[in-house]
Amino acid sequence: MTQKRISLTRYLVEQQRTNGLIPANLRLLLEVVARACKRISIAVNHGALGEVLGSAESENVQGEVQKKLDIIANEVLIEANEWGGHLAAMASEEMDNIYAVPNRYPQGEYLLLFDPLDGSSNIDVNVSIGTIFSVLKKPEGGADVSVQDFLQTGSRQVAAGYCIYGPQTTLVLTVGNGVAMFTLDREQGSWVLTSENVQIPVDTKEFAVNMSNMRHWAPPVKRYVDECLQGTEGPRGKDFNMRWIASMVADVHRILTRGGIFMYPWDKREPDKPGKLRLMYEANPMGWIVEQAGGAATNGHQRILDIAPEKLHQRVSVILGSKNEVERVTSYHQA
Ligand code: AHM
Ligand code: MG
Repeated sequence: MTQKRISLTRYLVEQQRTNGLIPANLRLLLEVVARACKRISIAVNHGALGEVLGSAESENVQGEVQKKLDIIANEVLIEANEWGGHLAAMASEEMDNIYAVPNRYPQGEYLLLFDPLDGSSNIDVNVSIGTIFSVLKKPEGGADVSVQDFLQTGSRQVAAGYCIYGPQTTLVLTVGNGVAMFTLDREQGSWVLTSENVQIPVDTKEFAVNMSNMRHWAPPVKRYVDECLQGTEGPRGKDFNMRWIASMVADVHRILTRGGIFMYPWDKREPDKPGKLRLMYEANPMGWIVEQAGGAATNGHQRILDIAPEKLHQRVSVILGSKNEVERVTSYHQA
């Protein structure tokens, strides 16, 4: 018996037909992003053979050294998306300013934000990395697109997703109707639906955090991790396992698959920064995906998706994953 294979295109068409969630231009946008991810996946796979590894010897707006693949992935996403007429502008973790669609192309109504290659420190060591993206609608009125148009809360996203380049290449997507996963069929060159209605278990015995920063954390985060480490003898009454891949995409993907909690909290190495991760390119899309899978995402004080952004490259403290655990850490911040 042959199994019925549902392609990304068919999934998007059906979402549009039955739920009215995806206007034609949003569908085009998502298909173009998925195609760009396919190209990035090929470049990642070539590795040393494609001369894509190593540093580009440049820095991004946050002062981080860029890898060659960071720049390649950024260019692939821009080139793929600028001409289709579906976008007004793009913003990327790797670009100082927004990229308005050039005048020679029609202007669309959507804004696309991305971290072209998340987990940069893992590129050269052949560990999973990914692309994270978020889609907003350009507010009505005002002819020219501006940074201000992007400064919307995560709750206004109309689509969000990521693509993980790991042992398999998987695209994970939400348009506000649950979370679906598509695996890249390399022979056919197509995305095939492999999981629908993904649900994160509400409880977990697995946490993900960079433990080397423990001495710099705030007391609520220290308390939570300390209680996990005490295992069966402590207040939690169970043993916990720990994972830290240092690629948010890979840690979040594991959590979507089998539960867990991920934290990159504020720490006092750089006390004036709210955290390491970026609100618009990482926390908002991942926060919405996790919520759509029945999990929760906060900065310890409020829901990530309710944070009103003040800056494009704004950073944020992130706690996300299994609902009961996220609520526990968040409640420790109120105590
Ligand atoms: P990047 O976007 O520059 O790759 O940085 C984000 C990454 C996340 O994917 C990951 O969770 C975190 O940085 C790891 O940080 P650290 O090396 O401090 O553990
Ligand atoms: Mg990143």
